[in-house]
Amino acid sequence: MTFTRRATSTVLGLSFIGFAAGASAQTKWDLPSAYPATNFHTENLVQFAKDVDAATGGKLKITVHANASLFKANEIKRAVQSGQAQAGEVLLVNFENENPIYGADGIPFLATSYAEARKLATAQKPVLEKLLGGQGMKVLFTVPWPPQGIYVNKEIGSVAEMRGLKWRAYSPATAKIAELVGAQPVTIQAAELSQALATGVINSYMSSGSTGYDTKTYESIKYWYDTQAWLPKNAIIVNQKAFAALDATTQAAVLKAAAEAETRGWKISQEKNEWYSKALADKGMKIMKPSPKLMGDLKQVGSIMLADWEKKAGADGTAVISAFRKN
Ligand code: PCA
Repeated sequence: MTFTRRATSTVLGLSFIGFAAGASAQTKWDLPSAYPATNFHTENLVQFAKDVDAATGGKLKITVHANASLFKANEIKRAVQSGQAQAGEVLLVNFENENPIYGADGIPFLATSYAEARKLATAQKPVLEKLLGGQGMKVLFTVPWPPQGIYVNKEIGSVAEMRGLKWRAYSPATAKIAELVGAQPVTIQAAELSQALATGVINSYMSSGSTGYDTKTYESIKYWYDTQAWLPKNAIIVNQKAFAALDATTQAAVLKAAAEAETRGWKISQEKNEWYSKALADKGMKIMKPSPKLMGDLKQVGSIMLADWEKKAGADGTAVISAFRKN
């Protein structure tokens, strides 16, 4: 009896030591994100994590935490900066109040197609890298959301008809739009949007077909105006110290998988854009072409916002806009 027990504990002891040695050779990263597991951004992140795992022979394990389960959307950047999470996915425009540069891709009607969004991303990249670099973070890759349109519970032919709407905002710029059109903004992150719709807290918002689909917006709102107003980007960022702690081969593997994830993400976003629009229509959403009057009004809102932004963004902002327009 005694002998058996001792034998068992020795075996356990040895296997524990073996496990500990194995674990120390492996690095684990958390990668919080704010969108559902089935969203194309999240699927792309999971593929990125798999690619890193395969390329490093399991030396770097990245766990994607979807749907704001680890941190809320607007907390992820700080979590990565402070090292609470080694990496994370953030919606850049959420941080416009901290620095206008983050909001460049949230200005209505500045860049409205994938080709323009890519030009803007290229123009924004050096300034963004400098900014995040100064905060101890590194950009791994960015992927745009599909173009933004207006979900609304009635037909609208002009901005005047948007007055008084209960408007969900996800960023400073989407709150600003509400202010300019006389709607009442309520900031709600994507993970809480379905509930806000179901309880009638809001009756309108601007976003992509992707988020309308994910949140089953068609169950409470019947119109989506396809305004193609802007394509905001998610950025996958990493804590610089966590990155520097990796050996050179692992670093190279992360950067290679990141470059592939960027190419794949842009392609999927564009491909799924049409798919989402059809899927929404199948669920009963009326996909509306905005009237020239509505478009004209909205573009005016856009030019006010661009002028404001340029004033706030100073020399860095001018550099981004002129690099964007030159290409
Ligand atoms: N979906 C996100 C941001 C932009 C988008 O298309 C959201 O609505 O929160």
